[in-house]
Amino acid sequence: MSILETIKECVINGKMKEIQEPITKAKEEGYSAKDILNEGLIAGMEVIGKEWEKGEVFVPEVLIAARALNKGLDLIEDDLVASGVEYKGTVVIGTVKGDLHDIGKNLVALMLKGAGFKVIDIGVDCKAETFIETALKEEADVIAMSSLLTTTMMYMQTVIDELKEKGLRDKFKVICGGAPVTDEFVKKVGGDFYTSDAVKAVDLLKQVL
Ligand code: B12
Repeated sequence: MSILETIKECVINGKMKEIQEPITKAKEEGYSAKDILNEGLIAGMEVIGKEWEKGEVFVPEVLIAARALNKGLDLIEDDLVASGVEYKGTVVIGTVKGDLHDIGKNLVALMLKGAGFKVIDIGVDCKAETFIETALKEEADVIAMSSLLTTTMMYMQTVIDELKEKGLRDKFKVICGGAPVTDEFVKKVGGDFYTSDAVKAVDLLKQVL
């Protein structure tokens, strides 16, 4: 097995501690941070994403794989920045005001990161100002909002209305998700996209950016 395949397997099997050794070795063997990212870390996460879509693995396995991927990313981040690797796009993601559910939002964030997006996670209970100010500061392409409560999903409209009021609606793509959210709802409140899960969100944003 090549060293990049070993890294890929570490992600698939969620080996957070073990991933350090093959990454160090890959660097010594002269692989670039980009190779490690694309052919090791992202390749591993793609396998997990597909297995998840087919119902072959569940949330815990995805989170454990994502933890290994994050550890790997930490180890190559400096080299990635130095080599000027280009992100596929910048996404500001958060759970809307009044809502503390973050498992789904974290999954979307991790999958996007794993697919090569720059992700700024602003956490839970996020006000419209936080979404907008962060998106402006980070020169984001996308604002991504999560809501798990029927009582908080309307806040997505508040954020979109605030964007419109500030004349910023066309500056960012707005993607929304979460268990009670639907395509119809997102269209009604003036958002751009809805997807029912994290893998579909990655596929969609890859297409539109
Ligand atoms: C875990 C959980 C909690 C945990 C949250 C822990 C955490 N750190 O997130 C705790 C215990 C804190 C909690 C609290 C509450 N909860 Co709760 N909770 C759940 C539960 C069991 C699972 C949610 C979850 O994590 N699912 C797993 C993830 C992976 O799925 P997901 O979030 O849907 O995310 C996927 C997609 O929706 C999508 N997605 C999600 N976000 C985004 C964003 C974008 C941009 C995109 C594209 C896609 C996307 O992709 C994800 C991955 O595929 C659900 C029941 C359920 N089955 O959904 C209830 C549930 C959501 N909770 C509920 C309720 C009522 C509450 C409380 C009000 C309870 C109370 N009386 O205190 C509080 C509210 C607290 C608050 N202010 O937020 C209700 C909501 C009912 C409703 N219709 O509004 C539910 C449905 C339970 C129920 N059947 O009654 N909860």
